[in-house]
Amino acid sequence: MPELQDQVAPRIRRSVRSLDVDARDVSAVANVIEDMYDDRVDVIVVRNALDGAMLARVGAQLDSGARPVAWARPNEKMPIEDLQLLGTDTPATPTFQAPRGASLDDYLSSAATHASKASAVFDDGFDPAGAIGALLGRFSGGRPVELPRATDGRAYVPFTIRRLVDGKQIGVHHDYHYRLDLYRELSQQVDTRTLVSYVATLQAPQAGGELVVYGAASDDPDLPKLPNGFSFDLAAIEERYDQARIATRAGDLFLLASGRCLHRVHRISGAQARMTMGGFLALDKSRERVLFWS
Ligand SMILES: O=C(O)CCC(=O)C(=O)O
Repeated sequence: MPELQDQVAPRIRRSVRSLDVDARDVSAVANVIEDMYDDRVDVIVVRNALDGAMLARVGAQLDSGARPVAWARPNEKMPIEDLQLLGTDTPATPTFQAPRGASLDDYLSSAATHASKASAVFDDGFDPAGAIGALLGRFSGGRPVELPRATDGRAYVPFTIRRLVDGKQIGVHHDYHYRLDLYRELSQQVDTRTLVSYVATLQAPQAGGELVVYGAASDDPDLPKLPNGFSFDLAAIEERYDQARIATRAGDLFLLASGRCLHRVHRISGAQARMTMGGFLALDKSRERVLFWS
């Protein structure tokens, strides 16, 4: 007769290593991007990292339609995951429209047309890509933070604005995307050990919308999957792994080792959408620069 502990799935491995700091004092985390790369930290929330009142105003204008924009909907086929996007119609991730991601050429063409549309929603005098670069520089251990360029000179998208309305969510996933064609060039430039998401909140929803991070690593060969062999089994992940649940407000930023940690965004409830802006970042191969894109 096997021991009881052998019959139940063990609650696995490590806890999620999370930090929560205020932007007024980040001296202790000034090199946290490297800490995330070296597997010492999984997620950090920086409260009041950007001007929350300004971001909330832009978020509300976009959400109400007072400032009309053409949202891309790359996950429309899967209604519960129907994320709305501004800044590209060809995200640097797999989508339900393109499960293996877009081609690098389509991504760069879309960047040339759409990236400026996300910048244009901000007040005159605010340079969002510059502000993101400066903000990420507070966590880069003194490394310069730069937007990558393709070998033909075209720029990557610096950030996208994301809208999740009532009933929508981002399902459990990780962001180890270097195997996609879209990363053909970037994966030659950056340290592919992991990849970090950066996300700032413009508007929190009335309920839901929390980031949930699991102590489950993307390279774990035993990650629970559904019978289709493709999607992660959320119930089993919730059962087996430690989790951290993080709520953010306008102006807060999180950095997440999203290439390593499984994570999701909890379903939104209420009339007010969850509005965020963000993308990814990575150390370059020599660890001398930080590159960011979306
Ligand atoms: O909070 C967001 O907008 C997206 C979070 C996420 O799933 C990611 O960055 O991979």
